[in-house]
Amino acid sequence: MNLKKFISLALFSLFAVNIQAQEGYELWLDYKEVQDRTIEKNYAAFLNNVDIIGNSSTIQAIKEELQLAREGFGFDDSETGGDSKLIIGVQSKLPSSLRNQAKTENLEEEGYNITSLKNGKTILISANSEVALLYGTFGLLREMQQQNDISNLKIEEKPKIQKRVLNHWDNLDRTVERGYAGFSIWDWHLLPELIKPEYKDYARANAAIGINGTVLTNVNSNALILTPHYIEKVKALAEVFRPYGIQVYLTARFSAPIELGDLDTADPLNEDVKQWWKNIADEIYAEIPDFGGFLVKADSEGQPGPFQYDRTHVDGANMLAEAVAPHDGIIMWRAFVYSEEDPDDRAKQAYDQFIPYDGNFADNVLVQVKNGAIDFQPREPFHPMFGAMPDTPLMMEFQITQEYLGFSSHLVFLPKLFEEVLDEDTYADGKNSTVAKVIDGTNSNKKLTGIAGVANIGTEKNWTGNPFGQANWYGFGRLAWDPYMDSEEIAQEWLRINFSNEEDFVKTMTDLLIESREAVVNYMTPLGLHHIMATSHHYGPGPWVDDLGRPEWNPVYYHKADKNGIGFDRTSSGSNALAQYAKPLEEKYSNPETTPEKYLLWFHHLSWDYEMDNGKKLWDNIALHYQKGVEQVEEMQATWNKMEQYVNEREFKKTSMLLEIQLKEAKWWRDACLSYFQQFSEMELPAGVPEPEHNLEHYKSIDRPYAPGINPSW
Ligand code: BDP
Repeated sequence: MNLKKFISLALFSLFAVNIQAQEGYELWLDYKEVQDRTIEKNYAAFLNNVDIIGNSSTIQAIKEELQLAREGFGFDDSETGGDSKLIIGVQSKLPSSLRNQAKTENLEEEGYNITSLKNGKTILISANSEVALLYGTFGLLREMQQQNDISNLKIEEKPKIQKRVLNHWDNLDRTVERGYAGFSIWDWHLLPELIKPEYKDYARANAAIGINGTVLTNVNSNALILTPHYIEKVKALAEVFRPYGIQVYLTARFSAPIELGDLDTADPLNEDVKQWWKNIADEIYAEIPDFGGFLVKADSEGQPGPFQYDRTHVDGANMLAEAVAPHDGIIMWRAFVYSEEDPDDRAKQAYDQFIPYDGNFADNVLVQVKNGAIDFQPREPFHPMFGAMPDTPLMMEFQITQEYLGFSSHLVFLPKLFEEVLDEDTYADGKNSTVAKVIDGTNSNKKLTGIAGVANIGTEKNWTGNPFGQANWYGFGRLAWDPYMDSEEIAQEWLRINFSNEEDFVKTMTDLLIESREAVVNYMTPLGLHHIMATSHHYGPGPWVDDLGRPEWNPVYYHKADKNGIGFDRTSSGSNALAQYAKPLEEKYSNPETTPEKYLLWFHHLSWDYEMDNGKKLWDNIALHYQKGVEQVEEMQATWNKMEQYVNEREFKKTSMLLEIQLKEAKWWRDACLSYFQQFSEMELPAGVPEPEHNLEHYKSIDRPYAPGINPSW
């Protein structure tokens, strides 16, 4: 190659890499150049002198990651810094002189130590497995990305929850149910031959935050995924993920034995059906020996299940559990169920269906419960099943994709929402029995523990559409590893890694992220309102909708606004859903005076002039919350405008435009909801809340049939 061509090629690839970084493709694995020369030299001295014990594909992955980090941080090979050294090895393979320096007995399979030895000249990463060494390596790199002092490290980490899983609601045609970041990243058509680099980058990003499982397919499932043609493709993905400690799982369609043409029943107690699933499991495990198991949505929203055969959730789950048990597989059986025939409060139904079966599920079944009893709202009280099934492992299901929170155009920092749920006290086992303690097994059945997040990932260049959507994926992973982590700490970490270590930036933006969650609650569903989004796609407000087939599909069912007031009475004078919570909560929430205002209209139907703590009427408070939400977005915009110097141009501009959309939509929410509710309250808007720009008919007429995220098979 002549010199000119070489230079232009080199420039082109530099440019391409730079653009890619600007688009956010690198996620939290963008090892930015270390500006401070002393820090840089210190880090380089360790990363340029690494001793890694072992030779497996996971060890190879560690080596590759360290190399990427060296390049990204901008280390020069010559910076060796005398006798500084990084040693990485599984405890049993370490030289005996090192073995006693950092104990690994309590670390189990996935925990790691990062320990400074020899006056800080040696850093040792030790663990009981190679995947844990990979986690440790990412742990050390995370310290460096935040430019922390590494002279005296004594980090001991182990995950508090065993199964830390992403749920992809991805269809085989590559549409993504409730996906707002493009199409599915799984290119089923070209797998297994085409292995896209994205697959490995996906695995790296997940391993870096400790995620160890991925359910590749939608809970509204397609039986075809269980056929050999697709299993071959799943196998190819599993091979890419394996070195990174990530197991693959699939969704199992309960009627698959019929749909795939083999049987005329799917009755879970039928011997042929049982055998059919065993055969399927055997076939999958023959190809993918570390296959994780199945996630099942049954007897919910039209999905087939055991009820059709007069069988129970236990019959269904245990039959599948038996099929995967010989291979150490698990079943994640979802509790997101409500019946079309049951006129009772939808919020009560899952509890009623599952509680009688506490203790009856097989040892390898996790019951997967959404964080709240309705459906991933901007705010919900925790699901009453948490704490009410002490003999059944319950797995938390959070939604990372923003189905009810403004899709990928709204900046909402979800770890704040997740933390709020995890910290709630269930009072299941006396005081301080938080939801986190239920799901990590401290306060309940410890056999198996798990947490799932419905992914917000797609083919967008930056994976999540909104650059800040990445923070929600990141934060989910960090909380899955340690459900007691503080959301502020997560925000800071992510901001430092992703954008800049400048204190001014980190502090101001942390406040913005933390506040962003309350903003969306305010401008969409303040004071305990819920599920008043436009139906089907859930984009924008639709509190007036009252004409859908099933009562609980209509927003009017949830807010119950009329001349007398607003809110869902879930106390003993209403649906009595409150009785599903432990006594101290039931007592506290049965009185509106002692109910936290954030849950007021979730549990009570109150008159428009009900006087609240601040001395103002309920109507005024509702209006002021909507207004506050709009103002919070305005503040977010003003803050962001001052951040230009800290972030790259593309992300700066993109976020600015998205915030403009968010502001427009926050106003839309405020004006549409207040015009609608005002018909009933017949009260003036309080000072400080502007009159809606249009009349109610205008808001009602807004129709967005192509809003994204809808399952094309509906
Ligand atoms: C709802 C979604 C729907 C999902 C369902 C579920 O609207 O698309 O299929 O939950 O979780 O939030 O099964």
